[in-house]
Amino acid sequence: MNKDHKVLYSGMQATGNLTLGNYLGALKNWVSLADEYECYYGVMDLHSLTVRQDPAEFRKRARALLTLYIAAGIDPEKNCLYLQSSVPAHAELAWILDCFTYMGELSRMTQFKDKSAKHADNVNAGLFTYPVLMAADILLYQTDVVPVGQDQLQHLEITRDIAQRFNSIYGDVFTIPEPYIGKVGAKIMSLQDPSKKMSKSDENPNASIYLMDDPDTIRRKCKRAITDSEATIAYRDEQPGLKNLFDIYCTCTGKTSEEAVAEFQGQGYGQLKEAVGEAVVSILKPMQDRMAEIAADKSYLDKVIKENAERAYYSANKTLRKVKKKIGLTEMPR
Ligand code: ATP
Ligand code: LTN
Repeated sequence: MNKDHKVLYSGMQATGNLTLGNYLGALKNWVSLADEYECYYGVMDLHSLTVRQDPAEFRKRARALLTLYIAAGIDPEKNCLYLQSSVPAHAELAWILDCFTYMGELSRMTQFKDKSAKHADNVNAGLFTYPVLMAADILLYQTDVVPVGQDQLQHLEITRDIAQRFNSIYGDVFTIPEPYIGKVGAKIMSLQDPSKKMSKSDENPNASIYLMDDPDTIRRKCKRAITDSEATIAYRDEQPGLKNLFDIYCTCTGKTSEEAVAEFQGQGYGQLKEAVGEAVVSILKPMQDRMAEIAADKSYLDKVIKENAERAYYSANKTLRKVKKKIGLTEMPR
């Protein structure tokens, strides 16, 4: 990790099965950022607790997500990859920041409104204060930039508000983070309804390609993708299903949409779907194999988890100590 670079922070929740959308839209783009930034990527297991988890399954999932980060090509020597719960400073700072955040602000969060409508039987306080924990994640590392999707921008905005509020009382304690504006990843749409994004919580399993789907399942899902009845090969908004297939194809192969359209001119949708399936398999299969390899080497993974958590712990605690001192909490006598 290059400590002279600006700090970049991001992470994903260890909930649900990650989709091709998560990979092409986020993970894939994280790989090359290490040359330019000091990068921290968390497995946000504390955030996942807002939904009831099966303990054994949850432990496996969190570890698998960290393995996936590595298998996707994010080098744990050059980046800091860690489990959020390994660094207690996240929960500690979240509590402190809770006391600098207003109920009114949190009530305006659209994700809270959406999720509480969806899980009406478990609208817990964690769901309400979720953005404050996210603010703690980001602010602990004196983060300059945060790559997040559109849906998380509101959370980044409240993070900035909380940080500015705190700084205006206590001086410059936190760096004010900005959204990362770089090469944006492709937005991948549902294979069954191209007006919706591909999402891990979609109820229709054919709508999403999961990163752990086997090659035949991937091919089958691509074959069944919804297109249109125009029977014209084109890349345009009027044919959203086809456009999405081209987006997937191009992101997997590195081709431009013009090149791809030219390649399939005169062919049927079936041939395109087949090629998309193969392109996805050629990306996901090696990643799955690599994941299995890493997972089989328990001592390697344990070592990565420990060493990276120690690095995260060190950086996070520098900020936490400063915060505690500023607000007047008593330091532990040495
Ligand atoms: P959920 O269904 O639980 O809302 P999700 O699949 O939408 O989950 P998130 O956990 O919200 O995924 O997002 C993780 C990261 O993946 C974010 O950076 C987000 O922008 C990105 N991402 C998610 N879905 C897509 C998609 N369809 N296309 C591109 N990027 C995506
Ligand atoms: N809320 C985010 C996950 C997340 C995150 C973060 C992203 C938790 N803490 C800090 C960036 C920075 C999500 O659901 N995608």
